[in-house]
Amino acid sequence: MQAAAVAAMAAQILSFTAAATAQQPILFHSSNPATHLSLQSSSFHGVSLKFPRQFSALSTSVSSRKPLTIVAATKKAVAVLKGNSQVEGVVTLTQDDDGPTSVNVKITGLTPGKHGFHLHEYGDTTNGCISTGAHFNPKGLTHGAPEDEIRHAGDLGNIVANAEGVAEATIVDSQIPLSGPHSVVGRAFVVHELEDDLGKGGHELSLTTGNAGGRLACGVVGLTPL
Ligand SMILES: [Cu+2]
Ligand SMILES: [Zn+2]
Repeated sequence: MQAAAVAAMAAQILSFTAAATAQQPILFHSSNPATHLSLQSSSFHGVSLKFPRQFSALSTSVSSRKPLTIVAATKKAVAVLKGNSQVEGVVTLTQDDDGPTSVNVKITGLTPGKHGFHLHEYGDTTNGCISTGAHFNPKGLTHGAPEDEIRHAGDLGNIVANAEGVAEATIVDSQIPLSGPHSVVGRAFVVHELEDDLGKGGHELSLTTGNAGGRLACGVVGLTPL
């Protein structure tokens, strides 16, 4: 066989192996691990290397131990905010490995002062920003400030617009990862009309929305090249 053909075959085998090992975690149904192997793929994991192990070792409880996996990945995502008003902006998110997510915000067309800024549950803008749903809240907690223990994951507090109506900020937060079960990819940022009272305003909406008023602009988070 030609050397080139052998190399091509080897490359195919390698790419197949990479595709197979990029999926994790590996879950087994308790009834019969040998025949009911189900692979649950996670949303994004960059380069994932798994060392070969005994099948019997794999069939032990996966949840009680971390899979032997090296994940070396920086993920980046972007949201372009638009609405019915003049307000628009770009939000860029970057996350190294499993570290906190850095959120770079630039929004223009705002009234000067504070505006509530959140990640909402859905990346659905079929009915404008309304259809993005409530604040992203995978833990079922009440609304709060970003630094609070009790908060929605999507609670990013306020951004502040200057006299020109421009708000620029860099927010670093650990509850809005770009991969895994609580990934915010496919969800949406919303910037509000009013200040978010961070759950402390005593208004009937304080503990759900921070009483931040209408939704001026929103944008769905999508992955982008590094
Ligand atoms: Cu909001
Ligand atoms: Zn909230």
